[in-house]
Amino acid sequence: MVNVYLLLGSNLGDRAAYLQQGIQHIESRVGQVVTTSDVYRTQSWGNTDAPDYLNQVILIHTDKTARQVLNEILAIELLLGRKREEKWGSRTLDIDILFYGDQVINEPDLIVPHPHLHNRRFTMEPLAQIAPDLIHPILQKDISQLKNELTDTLEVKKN
Ligand code: PH2
Ligand code: MG
Ligand code: MG
Repeated sequence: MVNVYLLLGSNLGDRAAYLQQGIQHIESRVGQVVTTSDVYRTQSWGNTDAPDYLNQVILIHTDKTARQVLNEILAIELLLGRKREEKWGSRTLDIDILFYGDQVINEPDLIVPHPHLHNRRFTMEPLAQIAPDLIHPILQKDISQLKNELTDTLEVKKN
């Protein structure tokens, strides 16, 4: 079994319902959901005119490979009505792999740990809530230290 941290994000439609449905599908298709952070309301990063997101980080236990996890989460995004149009476009549900155990993976469509996670407050606040002592396998610092080093000033609040 591998510990996998996932980031869920929604900024379109009934955002809270998409997060909940996403978690249910993850539980049935990917692995046991062990821990969930609170839901955070976060200013949109990258496209600052877009509606606020709800973001949440979860820890799952899975026996699937990282590639299998990726395939399943992409299928769940589609099931919940995601359409991919522009980069950083609004979405019903986005699911990103933050960590897959302590593995480092560099493939064109699968980069783990997520390359931007330590720069984004919308990821680091919920992640630090459930995994403050987790060590980033490349940066070799724990999540609470990385959170303290953030320069991202976009607003992130518990919903
Ligand atoms: N995801 C993005 C781009 N911008 N902003 C927030 N607040 N939350 C996100 O999940 C998010 C974003 C690309 O996936
Ligand atoms: Mg994303
Ligand atoms: Mg994504």
